[in-house]
Amino acid sequence: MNTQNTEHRAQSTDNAGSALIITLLIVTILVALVVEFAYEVYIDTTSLSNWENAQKASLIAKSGQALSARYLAELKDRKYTDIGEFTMPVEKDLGPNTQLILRLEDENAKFNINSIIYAENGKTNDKALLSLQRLLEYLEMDTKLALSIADWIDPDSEPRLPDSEDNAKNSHLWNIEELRTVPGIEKSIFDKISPFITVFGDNLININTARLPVIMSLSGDITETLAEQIIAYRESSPFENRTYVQRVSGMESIGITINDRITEKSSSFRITSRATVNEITRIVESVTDTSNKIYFWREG
Ligand SMILES: [Ca+2]
Repeated sequence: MNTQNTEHRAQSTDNAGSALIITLLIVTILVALVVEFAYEVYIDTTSLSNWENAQKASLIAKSGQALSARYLAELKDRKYTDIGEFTMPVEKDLGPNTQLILRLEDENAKFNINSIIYAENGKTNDKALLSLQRLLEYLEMDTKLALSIADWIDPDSEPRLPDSEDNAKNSHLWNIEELRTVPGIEKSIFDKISPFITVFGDNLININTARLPVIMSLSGDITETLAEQIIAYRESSPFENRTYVQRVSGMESIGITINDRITEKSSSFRITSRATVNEITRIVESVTDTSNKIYFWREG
C-alpha cells in the first residue's frame, strides 16, 4: 500500500471524519447514561470497574459501526469510489482514557474466492479460476492450490488432484479464515494471500482501488508494468467509469476483455471498530454494503 496515497485519501475524508466525531459525542453521552443505569444493578464492586469499561467500550465500538455504515450510505450516490482503505483514529472528545479507531477496507478491491464456482449451478467459472491461479503465481505460491480450493467449494466429489476432495466442504465459504481448512493452505500461505481476497460482494473488482496483484489477476496480458501504469493513472484521475481504464496506454484492447469483471464503484466494505476504555478493548467487525445490509458481524 502506498503510504502517501493512504494519507491523501484519509485527508480527503476529513469532512466525513468531523461529522462522525460530532455524532460520536452525542452517542458517548447516551452510552454514559446507559452504563450509569446498569451500574446501579450490580453490587460486586471488585469486578465492577472492568465490567463498566468493557460495557462502554462495547457500546462505543458498536456506535463506530453504526456511524461507519452511515458514511457508507453516502458513498452510494457517488459516481465512483476510490477509498481502498483508511484508518481513522477518533481519540479526542470521547472522554478520559477512551479511544476509538475505525478502519474501512474496500471488499471490491479484492478477488472474491467464491467466484471460482458459480453459485447458480456449481460449475467452475474458468475465467475466475485462472485469475486465482495468476494471483497465486504472482505471490509465488503453488498455482495448484487454486484447484484444491475449487474442489473444496464445488458441490461434486470428483477430485482435480489426488486427495483434493477429502473432507471437502463442497459449499461456498462464509469467511476467508475457512481457507485454513483446505489442505495445503498453511498459515504462512494464508497470511500472504488474505489481504487480496474476500468471500463477499458482487464479484466485481473496483479498478480504482484494487492493488497491483489483483489488477494483474484480471488478465494474463496485464504485466506488472501495465498494472503500475493503471495505478499511476488513477492516482491523478480516478476512473469515473470502468471503461476509462481503456484510456491507459497499452490497455486499449485488454480493457475491453476485462470490462465485465470490473467496476468503478464499490458496494461492500469491511468495517473494524476498535474501542478502548481504560485499557479494556472491544472490537466489532462487519462487512456491510452501501445499502447498509450486513453480511458478517463479529464482536470480540
Ligand atoms: Ca467438491
